Amino acid sequence: MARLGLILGDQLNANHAVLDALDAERDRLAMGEIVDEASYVPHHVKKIVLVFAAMRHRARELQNQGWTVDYHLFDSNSEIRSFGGLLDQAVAAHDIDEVLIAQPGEWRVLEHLQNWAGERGVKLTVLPDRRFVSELDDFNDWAAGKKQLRMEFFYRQVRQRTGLLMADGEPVGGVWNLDAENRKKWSGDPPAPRVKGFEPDDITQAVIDLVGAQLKGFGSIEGFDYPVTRQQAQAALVDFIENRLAYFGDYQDALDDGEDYLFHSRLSASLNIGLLDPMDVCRAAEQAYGQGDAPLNAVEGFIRQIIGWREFIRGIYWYLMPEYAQRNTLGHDQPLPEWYWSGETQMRCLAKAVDQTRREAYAHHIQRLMVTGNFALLLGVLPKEICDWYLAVYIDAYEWVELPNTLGMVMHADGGVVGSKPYAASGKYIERMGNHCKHCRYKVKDTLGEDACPFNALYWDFLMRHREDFESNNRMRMMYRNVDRMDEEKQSAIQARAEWIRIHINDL
Ligand code: FAD
Ligand code: DLZ
Repeated sequence: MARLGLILGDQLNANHAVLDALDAERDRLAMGEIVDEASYVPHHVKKIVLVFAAMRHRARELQNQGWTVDYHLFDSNSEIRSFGGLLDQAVAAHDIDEVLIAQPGEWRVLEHLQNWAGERGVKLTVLPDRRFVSELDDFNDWAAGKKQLRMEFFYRQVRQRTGLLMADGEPVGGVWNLDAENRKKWSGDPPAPRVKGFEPDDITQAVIDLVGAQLKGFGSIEGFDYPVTRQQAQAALVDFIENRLAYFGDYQDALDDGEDYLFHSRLSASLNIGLLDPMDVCRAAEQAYGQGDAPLNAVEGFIRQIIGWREFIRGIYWYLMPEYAQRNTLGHDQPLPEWYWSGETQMRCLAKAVDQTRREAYAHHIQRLMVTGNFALLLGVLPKEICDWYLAVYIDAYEWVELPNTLGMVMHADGGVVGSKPYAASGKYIERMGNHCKHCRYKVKDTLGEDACPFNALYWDFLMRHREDFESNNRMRMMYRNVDRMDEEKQSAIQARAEWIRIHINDL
C-alpha cells in the first residue's frame, strides 16, 4: 500500500505540508489539469494559462528533487473531469490507501474531496495550507465570541505576533495604521514605472497554444507575461520593491485613465498560487523601510494589505462558509449588466476597468471596490451574479479571497461582517480620485437628465431604498442628512431617473 499527495494548482508553495509528511522514495504525488477546474466559471484565459504553466514548471521542479509526480495534462475530451476522477485513476494504478492534501482554498473542493474519500473508503488527511501567515485556528480563536470582527484589530494582533514594523512591543512610528495619508490623486508625477513582465518559455508557450485551442474563457490571451516560477515571482517582487513601493501608499487609492497598475504590486497572482510567501514579501517591504528606500505610510499600507486584509478575508471565509455564500442581506436582485463582460458602456470609468480586466485579468483594488463594485452595489445586482463575475475575470481569483471581498466588502450582502458600512459612493468620489470623468460622455456634476452620471442618481436612490438598513449607522448619518436636504420633488425625480437607468442599463 502507498500514500498519495495531491498538489492542487494553486498550492505550488515550496513549503507545502504534504511534502513534509510524505517520503519521496516511497510515496507519489499527483497533479492534474482538470476539465471541471478549468470551467466551473468562465475563467479569464490568462488565469488558466497561469495555473497550468506554473503547475507544469512546479511538477518538473518536484521531479528534479526526486519525487514521483503523476501529472495529468489537459485534454477537453479526457475521461478524467474532476479531482475525484484523477484520484480514481491513481488509486486503481498504485494501490493507494491514503490521500494527503493541504486544506484547499475553496469549500467546494474540500467538500468534493471529502465526498470522494467517503464514497471510496480511502483515508483523506487534510494538512494546513501554508500559503498564509496565520493558521485558521489563530483566526478562529481571535474571532470566537466577538460581536464584531474588524480587520484593524486582527491586523494589530498579527503585527504583534510576527513583529513586523514593531519596536519594543509598539508599532513603529507610534501608530498602527497610516491610511489617512494614503489617499492622493495622481497627476502623472512621478511617472508610473512599467511592471516587469516575463517572456513565455517553451513550457508556457505550449500552455498558451493549448488554452487558445481548447478553452473558451473570458478575456484576451495575448501578451501573457505573469511570473510562472518562484524565481520569476521573486524578480517581480524585487521590481515592485525597487520601483513602486515608495509611492504605493500615496497613490494606493488613485484611479487613472491611462495606467493599469500605477504603483500597485501585481503580486496577488503569485501570492495566491504559492510562488511567493507572504512573510517573505512583507519582510522585503520592511527591509526597504529600514534602509530608507520607502516611507512608513507606503510600507505599513502594503504590509497591512497582506497580513491584515488578505489573512482577515481568508479567516472570514472559512469561519462562515458554506452558509456565507448564500447571503443577500439587502435583498438585491438585478441582473449583472451585459457590459461587465463586453466593456461596451459609455461610462468611462467602467469601460476602462472592464477593458483592462479583459486585457490583463487585472484591476487594482480601487477599480474593483469603487468602480465595478460600487456600481453593482448601487444598481442592486444579485450577489451571486457579481460574485461569479469577480471569480471568473481576475488572475488572482479564488473563492476564499473573492467571496468575502465581493459579497461582504462590496455588496454588503453579509450584513456587515467584513465592513461596518457599505462603500457606496457617487460619481464625485471617482472624479476626486482620478481623471476618468474628464473623458466621459456623462457629466459627473449632474444627477438628473440624460447626460447625468448614472452613479449619482443610483447613489441617492440606494440611500433612499435602504434607509431602514443604514439610517441609524453612525458612519452614514451625514449621507442621510444630505438626502434629507432634498425636497420631495427632487427625491422623486432621482428615483425615477434611477428606475430609468435600471431599465436601460444595457444601453448606457
Ligand atoms: P496591491 O494593491 O499591490 O496589494 C498588495 C497585496 O495585498 C495584494 O497582492 C493582495 O495579496 C493583498 N490584498 C490587498 N487587498 C486585499 C484584499 N481586500 N483582500 C485580500 N488580499 C488583499 N484579491 C485577490 O487576491 N483575489 C481576488 O479574487 C480578489 N477579489 C476582489 C474582489 C473585490 C470586489 C475587491 C474589492 C477586492 C478583491 N481582491 C482580491 C483584493 C484586491 O483588490 C487585490 O488583491 C489586488 O487588487 C491585487 O492587486 P495587487 O497585487 O497589485 O495588490
Ligand atoms: C483555478 C484552477 C484551474 C483553472 N485549473 C486547475 C487545474 O486544472 N488543476 C488544479 O489542480 N487546480 C486548478 N485550479 C485551481 C483550483 O481550482 C483550486 O485549487 C481551487 O480553486 C481551490 O482554491
